[in-house]
Amino acid sequence: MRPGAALPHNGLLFFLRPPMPDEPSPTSLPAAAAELPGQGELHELRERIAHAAHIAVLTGAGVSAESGVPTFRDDKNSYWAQFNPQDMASEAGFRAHPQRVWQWYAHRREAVAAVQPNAGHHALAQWALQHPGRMTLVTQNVDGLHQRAGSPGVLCLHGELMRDRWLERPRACCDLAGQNPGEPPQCPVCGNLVRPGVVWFGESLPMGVWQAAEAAVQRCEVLLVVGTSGAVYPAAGLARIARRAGAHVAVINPAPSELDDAAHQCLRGPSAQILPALLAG
Ligand code: BJW
Repeated sequence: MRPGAALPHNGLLFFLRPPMPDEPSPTSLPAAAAELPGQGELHELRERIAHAAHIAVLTGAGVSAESGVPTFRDDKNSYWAQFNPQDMASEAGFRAHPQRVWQWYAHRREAVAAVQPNAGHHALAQWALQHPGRMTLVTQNVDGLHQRAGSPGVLCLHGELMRDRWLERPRACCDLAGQNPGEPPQCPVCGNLVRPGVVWFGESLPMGVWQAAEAAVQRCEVLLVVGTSGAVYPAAGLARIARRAGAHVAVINPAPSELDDAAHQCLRGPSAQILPALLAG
């Protein structure tokens, strides 16, 4: 089989990346498995996961695509195909048009509240609960679907859609429970504006969360990179940190991503199908 070929298997496509010149072949499949490389590669990754003391998972918007949540950069329905990220996901955009940005997030809050975690979210949660302390789940997603599926200790790099925070440093009068309704709501005393508790472009990630994520990818034996384009930093850098630290890195994505070159293997397919196949006990 030609390296780099896409292989249909059980409705999924598995993509074998040729080894980099300076590395041993990541897949030394037994002869029988080599006849079914898609299945073999899945089996090999299952084995790695089964024997790993610690695995880490980095997820992006694609993991929620099959729940009906749009991604950011995929197709004409994705957010950044419809809106300018600097307008909608930056502090400057919010200050310029607070009502427009607030309404967009309010709409997204309603949409996310109406959808359900999918089989991919559930597979991750189930594995973590069955193997306590062996998985760290790091997500760029703000939708809360991992948490709703039951995943413990999710590290949310880009904040949480359903949370509010103050635009300016809160004063004694600023009480989120006592905000004046509005678009956006305000502090009734000082007029401080409420904003969504997400991380916009140009803003720092929550320091403790970032440090925990970095530590997890540095100590993991396997990193699954699921449903992310790998376009946004520093989150995307976690895959390369893991690789440099010696982890086996596997990308799960139906399309090429900017992190494929950091991966030992790329499993091409939707995460709601691949994750259950990979993690089911
Ligand atoms: C499927 C699927 C299925 C489809 N199954 N898969 C280094 C280099 C260059 C730039 C920078 C750098 N360091 C920092 C920067 C600047 C910036 C940045 O990265 N810019 C790049 C875009 C160029 N980063 C920042 O500003 C960050 N802050 C920071 O670095 O602070 C320090 C600093 C301070 C001051 C100045 C400079 C630096 C903050 C980044 C915050 C990102 N925020 C957003 C919005 C969150 C709020 C909201 O939701 O509205 O986070 S942007 C958006 O992108 C969101 C996502 O979390 C993030 C990542 O997107 P993701 O998840 O990868 O989604 P997509 O759509 O891109 O990809 C979806 C994937 O799913 C695709 O691959 C599909 O194929 C796949 N898929 N169906 C599995 N069924």
